[in-house]
Formats: sequence, C-alpha cells, structure tokens
Amino acid sequence: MSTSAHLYNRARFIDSVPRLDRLPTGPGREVAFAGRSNAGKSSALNAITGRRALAHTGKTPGRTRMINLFDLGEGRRLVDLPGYGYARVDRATREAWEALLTAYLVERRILVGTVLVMDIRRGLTDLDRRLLGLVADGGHALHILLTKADKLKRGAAGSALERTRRDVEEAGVEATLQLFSATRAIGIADVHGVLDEWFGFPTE
Ligand SMILES: Nc1nc2c(ncn2[C@@H]2O[C@H](COP(=O)(O)OP(=O)(O)OP(=O)(O)O)[C@@H](O)[C@H]2O)c(=O)[nH]1
Ligand SMILES: [Mg+2]
Repeated sequence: MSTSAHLYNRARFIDSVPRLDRLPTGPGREVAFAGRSNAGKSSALNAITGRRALAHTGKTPGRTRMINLFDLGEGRRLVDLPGYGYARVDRATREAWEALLTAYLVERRILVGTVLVMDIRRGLTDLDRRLLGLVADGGHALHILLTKADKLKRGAAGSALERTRRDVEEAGVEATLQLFSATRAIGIADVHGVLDEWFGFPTE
C-alpha cells in the first residue's frame, strides 16, 4: 500500500458526459486515462482507487463511450475517456468517440496529466502515436502504464518496457513509463506517486 492509497480510495462517481460543455466548470485538476479500446483503462482506475466496481469494465471492447468523471474531493478528478480504435462499431460512432476524446485532450484547461494505458502485448499503434502527439502538443505531462503485465514473464515484460520507452523517445515525446497489472496489483504505488505530484497531494 502506498501512503496516499486512501486519497484515491475516496473516489466517487460523479457523471458520464457525452459533450465537453457538460463537464464541471470552475477550478480543479483532472487526470485523464486514455488508450485503445479494451486496453484496460477502467480496470486500471479500479485498481488505483482500490474500488473494484468504480468504473465499468468488460470483455466487450467499447464499454466506455462517454467521459466518466470520478471525484477525489476539492475539484480533483480522475477521468475515464472512451477507448479508441474499436473496429466493431460503425465508423460514425467510432469517429464520434475519437472526436470527444481529442476535444477533451486539446481543450480541457484543468487537465494536469494524461495516463496512456497500453496492453503490454501490443506495441504502439498509429492511434497511440496520434494520442502521444496530441498530449505533447498540449504540453501536458504523460505517464504510460504497460498494463496486463501479468500476461508476460518478467523478462519479456522488461523488454516490452524498454522497447516502448525507445519508441516513445523516437516519437519525440517526453513520458514516464511503468509496468502495471490491475489483476495482480503490480505497480500501483508507482502510479500513486505520479498522480500525487500531478494532483499536488503531499508527498513525503
Ligand atoms: N490479465 C489482465 N486482464 C486485464 C487487466 N486489466 C484489464 N484486463 C481485462 O481486459 C479487458 C478490458 O478491460 P477494461 O478495463 O474494460 O478496458 P477499457 O480500456 O476500459 O476498455 P473500453 O472501455 O472498452 O475502452 C477486461 O476483460 C479486463 O478484465 C490486467 O491487468 N490483467
Ligand atoms: Mg473502459
């Protein structure tokens, strides 16, 4: 357990919004979770907050279609963004989710950092690269979770981490990276440390 685990455990669902103009107004700090559909964003949020049923997860990709907001108090929020790249919906729907996600990342003024969630067994896809570009252009801090690390042996997981680190560097983007698993609770204290800084929670 990290010392700040209790701060994330207080997370409470606020709202699901289909449009940016429905987001809460006023001062605050938001940290967004983005990534391919089915990468494990909602599961990561549940593991980070220690709340198993906070964000809806599922076997069917495309579970998260709106912007879901979770309150940590004092205007601090965790944000579950719709996944991108899900092929099995019609094009108009997919484009609408991707437009919502893009608009959030580009326009949200109180966004303090983005967590890109990637399935460790897949490399960076074109859409991931587009997202890296968006985040870099916006000047936001970026942290990458290589999740489902439980699916690989330790050596293979380490190689995947190094490969992704190189790819991100070659894309000219600054980011921190780590191994993660929602099911085995790997890397939770590390991600708490990153979020603590972004949210301005006291660290020792
Ligand atoms: N083995 C393993 N499976 C995981 C892990 N995280 C998520 N999964 C599984 O991956 C699937 C997708 O997880 P979600 O958390 O719903 O993924 P998501 O990125 O929120 O998906 P969308 O909302 O559709 O974009 C589910 O079947 C999860 O149980 C993990 O760390 N390890
Ligand atoms: Mg989801």
